[in-house]
Amino acid sequence: MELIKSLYELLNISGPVNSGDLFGLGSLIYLGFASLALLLGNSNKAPKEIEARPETPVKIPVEAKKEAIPKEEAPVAEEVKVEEEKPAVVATPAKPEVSWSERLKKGLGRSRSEVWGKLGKIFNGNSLSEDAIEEIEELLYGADIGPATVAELMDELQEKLKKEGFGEEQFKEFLFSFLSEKMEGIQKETPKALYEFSADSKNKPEVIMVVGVNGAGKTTTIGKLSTKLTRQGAKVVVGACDTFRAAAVDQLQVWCERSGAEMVRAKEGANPSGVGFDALQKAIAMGADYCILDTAGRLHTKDNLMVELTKSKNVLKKLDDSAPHHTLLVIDAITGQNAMRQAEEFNKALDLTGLIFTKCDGSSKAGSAIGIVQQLKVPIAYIGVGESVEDLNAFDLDDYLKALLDMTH
Ligand SMILES: Nc1nc2c(ncn2[C@@H]2O[C@H](COP(=O)(O)OP(=O)(O)OP(=O)(O)O)[C@@H](O)[C@H]2O)c(=O)[nH]1
Ligand SMILES: [Mg+2]
Repeated sequence: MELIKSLYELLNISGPVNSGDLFGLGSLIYLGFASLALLLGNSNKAPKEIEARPETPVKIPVEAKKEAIPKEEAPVAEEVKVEEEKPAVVATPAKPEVSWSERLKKGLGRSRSEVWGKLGKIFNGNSLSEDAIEEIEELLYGADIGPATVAELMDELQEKLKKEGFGEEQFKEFLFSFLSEKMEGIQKETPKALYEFSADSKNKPEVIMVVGVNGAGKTTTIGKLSTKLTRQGAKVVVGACDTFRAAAVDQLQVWCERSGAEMVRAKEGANPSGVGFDALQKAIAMGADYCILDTAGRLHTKDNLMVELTKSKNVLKKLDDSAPHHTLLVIDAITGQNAMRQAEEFNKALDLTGLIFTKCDGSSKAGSAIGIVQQLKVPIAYIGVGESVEDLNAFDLDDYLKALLDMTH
């Protein structure tokens, strides 16, 4: 308003109008409007500048944004939660209609078709050509039996062939007796307590420590084993010494809940030796018949982890100097020749008392089992041919070899 007033006064004073006045007046009017526009915040130049500037989004801090959302629209906790590791699926117990011998035969089907079944077919008539002998040798090597056993077997076979010619059936008989001779002495040593619960067992509780490389089937086997034992009426305590993964403990818990076994667990990252100790202490206090310890999978080549396992084993002796009564190595049968190295290293660290071959239903050649038993002088206690409780059974040498060689008698 002040500006308009002074403009008005200026016009009144200026007298007769000339071109200079007109120019001055024009300039004044222009200036006046420009100032007015400036005062009102509406400069003529401004729109051009605004149009040229790219629009930058307004940043709202996350926290402020959250506060701005009405309570009822706020995101639910699940949306922001980090996804937890899910426990491995625990197989639902299969219907037990299928007998063990059928399961075993079916499970070993691939080993039979890929190796053992082919051996008998090489025979053509009553004699073996040089080529056929070479073929047999190759198949046996491929079956992961180990070079020493293959050499021995071939020598015996050649000797036998010199004395008597024989066909497919006799060859199977020969293989059967050769392999069972190699293993039966050692297999006889499997302790009954691993399979049959006896209320007046001398070890109360019977302590079983289960070890092996990652993913061999330890936890699943413990689940099956504790189910088998509780079904017989045994009181079982399971120690979840695999404290590396919460999911591993959850997986074991599902099995224990199903079988009615008592479980001792600790927080993730807890000292595994301590969990084993606590589990045995609880088993003793409860008067349990079995205490089974699940351990974390580890590579047999990792010295520090093997030492940790030895410590876990030794700490149990503070509670019972004869514990553990059984130290079982779980071996994935598909492993092949590397299984021998695993077995040697675990045996060195722990003095194994038994082996469990799992996944014999896979594409295993089954030969490593024979080689390991022979070399380590440690028997196979159990064999697994699938994921259900009924797919785990005591290892019976005769049944095993007959199923492998497809013998009917
Ligand atoms: N087909 C088949 N699968 C099996 C057998 N035994 C175990 N498995 C499967 O093998 C996988 C690994 O088994 P786990 O029991 O978790 O192995 P683990 O040794 O405890 O593994 P880590 O604790 O990770 O070292 C699971 O999917 C099991 O269901 C078997 O006999 N046959
Ligand atoms: Mg496990």
